[in-house]
This record gives sequence, structure tokens and C-alpha cells, in this order.
Amino acid sequence: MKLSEFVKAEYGKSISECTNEELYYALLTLTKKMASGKQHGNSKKKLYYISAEFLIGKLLSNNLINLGIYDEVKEELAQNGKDICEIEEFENEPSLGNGGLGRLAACFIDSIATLGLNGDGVGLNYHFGLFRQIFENNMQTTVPDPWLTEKSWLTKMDVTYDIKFKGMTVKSRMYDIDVIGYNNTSNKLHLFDVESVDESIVEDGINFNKEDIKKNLTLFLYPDDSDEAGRILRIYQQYFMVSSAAQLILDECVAKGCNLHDLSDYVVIQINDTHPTMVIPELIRLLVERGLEMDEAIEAVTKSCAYTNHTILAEALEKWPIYYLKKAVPQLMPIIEVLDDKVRRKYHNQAVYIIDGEERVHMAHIDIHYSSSVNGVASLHTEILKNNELHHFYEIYPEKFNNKTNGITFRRWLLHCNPQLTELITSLIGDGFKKDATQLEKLLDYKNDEKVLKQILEIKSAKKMELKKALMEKQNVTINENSIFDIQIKRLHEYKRQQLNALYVIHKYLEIKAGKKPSTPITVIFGAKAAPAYIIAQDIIHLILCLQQLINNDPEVSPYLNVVMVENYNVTWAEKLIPACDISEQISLASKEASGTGNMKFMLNGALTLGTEDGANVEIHELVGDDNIYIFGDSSDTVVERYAQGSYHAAKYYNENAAIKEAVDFITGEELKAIGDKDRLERLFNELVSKDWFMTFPDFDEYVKTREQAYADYENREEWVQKMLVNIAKAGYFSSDRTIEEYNRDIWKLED
Ligand code: 73E
Repeated sequence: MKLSEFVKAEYGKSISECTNEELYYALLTLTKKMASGKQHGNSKKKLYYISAEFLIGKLLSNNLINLGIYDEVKEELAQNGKDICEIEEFENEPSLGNGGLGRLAACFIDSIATLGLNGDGVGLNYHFGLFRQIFENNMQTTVPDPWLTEKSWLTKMDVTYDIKFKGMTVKSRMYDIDVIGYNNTSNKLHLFDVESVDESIVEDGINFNKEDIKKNLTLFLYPDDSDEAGRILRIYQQYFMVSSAAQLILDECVAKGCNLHDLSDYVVIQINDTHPTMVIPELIRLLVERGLEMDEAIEAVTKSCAYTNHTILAEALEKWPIYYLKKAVPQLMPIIEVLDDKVRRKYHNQAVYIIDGEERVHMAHIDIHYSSSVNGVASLHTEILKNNELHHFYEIYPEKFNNKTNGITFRRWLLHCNPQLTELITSLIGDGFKKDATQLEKLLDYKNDEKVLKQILEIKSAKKMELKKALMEKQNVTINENSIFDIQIKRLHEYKRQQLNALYVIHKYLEIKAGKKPSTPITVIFGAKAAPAYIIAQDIIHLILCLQQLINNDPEVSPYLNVVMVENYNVTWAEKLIPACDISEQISLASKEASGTGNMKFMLNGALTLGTEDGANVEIHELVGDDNIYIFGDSSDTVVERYAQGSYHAAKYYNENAAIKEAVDFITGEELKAIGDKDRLERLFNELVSKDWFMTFPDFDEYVKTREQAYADYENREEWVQKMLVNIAKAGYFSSDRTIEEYNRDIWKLED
């Protein structure tokens, strides 16, 4: 049905007579209708991708692209004087994730649907999502992000379950979002919500009564866990998610005629990090309740489950005190004890026990013993899991370990966010790359084609102008479109080392002050949210915002250097920032970033990576070769060794390296103290000088040198654009379609 006919039937008027808001809702309804007519994969075995986060981004444009009607709709709107981008402004971005892990889940469900696989996502419907970030006095403040609207992509379903906690039962209800594959089938994202949720209990900011579970359960993602009530609330949320999922899975299985002994012929569950781990004991519990022997139930569940590890950071590996579990979900403890007991009988190594000497349950250990697959998310990460972090487990179960290098959906991260580049590529190599991303390699034939290279540069300039416009409109900030756009966008964490980037900015500022001016001006852009309880991360944001104020208002420096921190960085911002970027900052401490996926999005859009040999940077480096990437810093082996020996002393570097001392001292110098908060700046200074746990100082000199080299190379526009082209051409490997094909081939084994 054409939009004009639909609008006529819906509102009784023509497109040009409608408001943009009316058109948004018309398109929403029309798209949902079209999705409901599409087939769902229907193999005997079905995948359930359970994740605490699905950072899906706005859906309208992507759904239109995947339905194959985007251009048609855009054209029809334009003919009636309407701009699809303005209509899109009426869509709130669903705030259902916090970073890479959640965005990965969103890319994966897109690819699962596109490949026609029988697989749905299962998660939670957080009403206020993560939080909305606001900058006040150069500091991050947090407010709720109420993204839900009366009419939305969510469809209320008739599916409800009783979820039993200690002394209380709540009702969960399923809401579905259609996941429309690219010109293909349509799957589902099932989001569970608690029926008794009450938004009105949120007080100032993002505070609420953490103990009022019936009302607060699905209000926020990652509620503040700096106190016990916050941590126990997370257990309530996780159990609510997995008990709903487990009941849905068993219902769907039984409906297909499964006798439950054969569960693994019907079901495969991908456990996205440890947040959904309780699905293992919960399924075992339910199977025993339905008549299976304990051992049979354990075997069936182990065969059906697969676990993905996303991080080696100790603080992110969940270990729940038994006391918490007994308080919220006591019915799981007897099962967990059986699981632990079996491990203890078989393996005499405390490192692999589920319950440790401090009465804590190691969630990842449940996953590894009681799943049939354990995967890391990039090749270096998987090697580190096998050889270091999970070595004891690897010795027991070498056959379970496998690598699945992450990927991104090109529908969102190329077709949607960079239609100009998509069009150019299509005009050169046809549109086969949209279904088979490796065909992008055909672009290498144009490496010496001046006309094509010029077009690539023109597109980059156009995207820079678009970003400039967005920053002006949304943040009232002016940037120079002729400057180098050097961008670091990701969650704020010390291991990602935004502080190293900030130290470079200080270094550059001082150089310019001393008269050494860059040939081309530089705009350094940051985007990052910091967890509310993560103090040092907030301090780093404070430093960056103070630098922004100082530098952008200094007439001597601002013509050459600018700093911008985008407020409330999210998927929508990423879609504007990534296509405009020249240099992609991927500067985590080697060994710490499991993969990264922003690095892949930047590469695909023709930005060059400035990065350490970490996560998927290693694979990017292998693909593009030394000439088309800027690599610096200590290797992961060196870093692992330094931690093992305890041989790193930040103060030594600070005292012995004048450039480091100068940059670090600036944090507590007069200029910044006049603008910023003394306590925050001093705390950050002390943290760096006395600890610097993520080793920024040892990499500092090489970082500065390599960054300067990148800026120098940028001056040679002909050679630079050739590097851009190689990056675009080699990005095909990072399509999430490839990743999902590998998951299916090695783990899920869903037939057509
Ligand atoms: O390297 C990224 C990776 O690309 C990693 O840090 C991230 O997952 C991405 C996708 O694989 C990640 N997020 C979390 N752990 N790893 C995490 C942990 C606890 C809460 C929320 C997210």
C-alpha cells in the first residue's frame, strides 16, 4: 500500500496536509502491518538470544530500508514537501542498552532475521532505560529517559507469566518488537515488563525506592548498584528476565511436540554475558518440576545453552553472594548447590568451583560448566580467555572454546547512516555487497581512480557538514568543517583511556600556546556516558568538559584546536558522528577491550584507526596492513606480564618523563582550577600519578608520536583517501551476517 493511500484512510487527508508527527505514526503503523505479513524462520530448532540489553536505536528508517521501501517512501514524502529526516525526529531512541554489548545484540537480531534464521531476542522493557546524560557546570548529571510512547514499535501480547520471588509473585507480560530482516523474514524481540510497574515512584533525578520490587523492576537498566539494595535489585531483574524466557521457551517447545528430554533438538539459548546466567538453574528447576530427573534436566539444559564472554575485567564478572540469591530467589539455591557439588566431585581445583570460599556464586562458572559452547568476541580476546583468564576451564573443556569475532549490521552502519557512500559504492560495484559484504573488496580496483577518490573525499566533507549542522542545532556548538575530525565515542571507562586522549589534548594545547601550530586545525570529539557510581569516570568527563571550555574560548588556540563532548551520546549520535570521522580513537589498554565494534563502524565509513593492538583492532590491522592504520602502544603480552609482576609504577613515569609531567600537572594547574571543581581535578590527578591502573603513561610518548604521524599523513589528501578506500574495502569481514553465519555453523546449527 502506498503511503498516500494509507494516510488518506487513516487521517482522511493528503500527505502534504499532515504534520510530521502524524506522518511518523502513519509510517509506524504501516511498517508494523508490513512486518506482520512477513514469514518467521521456522526450523524445528529455535534460537533464543537472551540479553539484558538490546540497544536497537531508532527503528523507522532501518525498518523501511530492510523492507526495501526506504527510497520509495522518501521520494513520495519529498514530492509532498516532507523530509523523512524531520519525520524521524519524532521517534524516541529506545534506551535499552548502555554500550557495545547491547548494540551487538541489536546487530545480531538484524542479521538473524536477514539470514532467515529461526531466532528471537529476549530481554527487558526498561521504561527509563539507562539514563539521559545532561551536562551542568562541566559535570554529568543523570535524569530518566522516558522513551516509551502510547503508540510505538512495541505490541502488547497476551503472553503473561507468574514470576515467583521469595514471599511474593509478580506478573510478567511480553511486548514484541518486529525485527525485520533485509528483504526477508521478520523475527521478534520479546521484551518482558512487570505488570505492576509504577513510573511515579521515581523521585528527583534517577532515584527511587530500590526495595519496592513490584513497582521498580523494569524502570531502569543497571540501577545504581553502589549499595546492597541496588545489587539485589539486579538479581530480581535478571531472574525476572530469565524466568519469563524459560517459561516462554518451554511453552513454545511443548507446543511443537517436544517431550522435554529432547530439549536441545528444539532449543538453543545464547547467553549474552553473565546477566542471563540464571536461565540455566531456572530451566533445570522447571524441567524437574515437569517430571525430569535432575541429571536428565542438567544434561538437556547443558546441551541447549551457549555462553558468550564479553570481558575479562574482574569487576564485570558477576559473583553474587549466596545471601543475596537466598533473599530474592531462594528456589534456585538448591539447584546451584547441586551444580557446584558435581563440579567439586569431578575437579579438584578451587578455581573452577561455582561457589567460592567467600560464599559467592560465580555466574560465569555456571555458564562454562553447564553450556556446550563458550566463545570470546575477537581472536585476541578468545586467546586471552583460553591462555589466561579461563585457562583452568580451557584445560577441562578445550572443545567448548571458540572464537566469534564480532560484527555490525551494514544496513544501519552504512546503508542508513551513509546513503551517499552507499550510492557511490553501488554505482561502482553494484549492490551485491548489500547481501555479501565481502564484495566491498572490489573497491580496491579503484585505488588509483582519481575521480572515485575525489568522490570519497566529497562525501566525507558532506558528512562533516551534516555533523556540524547537528552540533549547532542540538548543542549550539560551532565546529570547523575543514578541520580533522578526531573522534572517541564509547562508554566512559578508565581501560578505554579517554584520559590518554585528554592528556594528548593538553599536550597539544600547550604546544599551540608555545607557538607550534598544526597545519590543519583539529577537532577532538568525545561522546561517553559514565556509570553514576563510577567516580573517576565522572572526573574524566569533568576534565574533558573543562578542557572544552578552556580551549574553545582561547582565541590563541581555538582556530587550531577544538574539543567537543556530545551530550547524551547514543546510537542516534553515533549515526551522525561515525560517517564524519577522519580518525577513530581505539586506544584501550592492550588486552582489556574484548573486541570493540565502533572500530568496525568507523572503518566501514572511511575513518582511519588510531589504536592499540587490542580486541578487533588486531584483526583490522591484519586486514588493512601497516600502511592503512596507526598502531601504537605496549602489546597485550607486555601488559599481562606487568600486571602479573606488579611491576608498573606510575610515579616513576611521571617523575622521569617531562612531557607526561607537564600534561598531568596541567590537570590541577591554575587554568583548569579556575574553571573546574578542585576536588574532582585533584582526585583525577592523584589517581593518575599514584595508580594509573590502566597504564596510560607507558603508552603516552608513542601515542603522541603516532597521532602526529596520522595528522601529518592527513595533509597528503591523495594518499589519505587511498587509505580510506582500503579501509572501506576491507570492512566486509566485520559484517554481523558473517558473525551470525559462524554462530549458526558452529553453535546453533539451525537448519533452514
Ligand atoms: O569490547 C566490548 C565488546 O565489543 C566489550 O567491552 C563489551 O562488549 C562488546 C561486544 O562484545 C562489554 N560490555 C560489557 N562487557 N563487555 C558489559 C559488562 C557489564 C555490564 C554491561 C556491559
